[in-house]
Amino acid sequence: MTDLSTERLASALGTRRHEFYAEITSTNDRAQVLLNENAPNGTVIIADSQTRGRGRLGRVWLSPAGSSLMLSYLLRPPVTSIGHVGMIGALAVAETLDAMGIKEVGIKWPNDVQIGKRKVCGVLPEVVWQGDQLIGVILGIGINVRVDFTTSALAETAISLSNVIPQVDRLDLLLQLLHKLDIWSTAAGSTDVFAAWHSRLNMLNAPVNVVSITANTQEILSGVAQEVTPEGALMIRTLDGGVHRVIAGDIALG
Ligand code: BT5
Repeated sequence: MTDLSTERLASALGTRRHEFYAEITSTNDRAQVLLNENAPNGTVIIADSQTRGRGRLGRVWLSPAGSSLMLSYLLRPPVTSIGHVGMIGALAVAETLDAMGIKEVGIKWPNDVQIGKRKVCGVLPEVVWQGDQLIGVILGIGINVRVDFTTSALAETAISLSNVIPQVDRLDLLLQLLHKLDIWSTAAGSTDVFAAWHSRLNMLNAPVNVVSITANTQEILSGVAQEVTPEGALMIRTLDGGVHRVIAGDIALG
């Protein structure tokens, strides 16, 4: 029996608006349609397999069928709080993994959830506008449940829950995660979100190499990850003593 099916989800999710796909391009694609059709906050789209699962900046998200929990969750935060949505996703996942008894769970800027410095979860918030009006935010989340990375290019950097705990039922994982997402999404805009997220960052004061990405440039900065601001910008102190503000990018430990 598969742990994710239309029937199991329907009986567990009750009146929550949800859709389940055995295969879809990306749950975030479908979420965009539902947001535009006025689906309520907390609507969730779940897939067993994605043919075009994506990460930030058009990158590919690896998720062989049956091995991950992939979902998109709809929120309509105030426009001033859209920067909190990615934090809410990472925080909800980190708390869920903690509650399962998993050790060494941390958040790596901007929003990777790691176990022992390996990525177990990626978070992709996408903001939907109509002209200058905010329609809502899609919170895409992918958790490696039992992905076998041994022969993959990600063998050194990725991890699955199955590497640290014996058995995971994806429906149980989903229910625990939705509970956390429902709680934290009502807090969007409050300083509690940043404080809780910040307390879980696992790379502050570490030597790092950062690829800082802007619309036209990519720059590599080597230094110490000094702080992350409430707006989510990473402050790097480079070897020459300068401090640089990175809005979008990736960290590799130096
Ligand atoms: C992310 O992007 O980490 C966001 C991933 C979000 C995936 C979910 S699944 C449901 C929803 N629908 C979608 O289409 N997407 C969302 P980023 O920070 O750009 O990381 C992407 C990079 O992580 C890739 O370039 C790889 O290096 C690495 N990667 C890819 N698949 C991975 C995996 N399964 N586990 C760990 N690392 C992975």
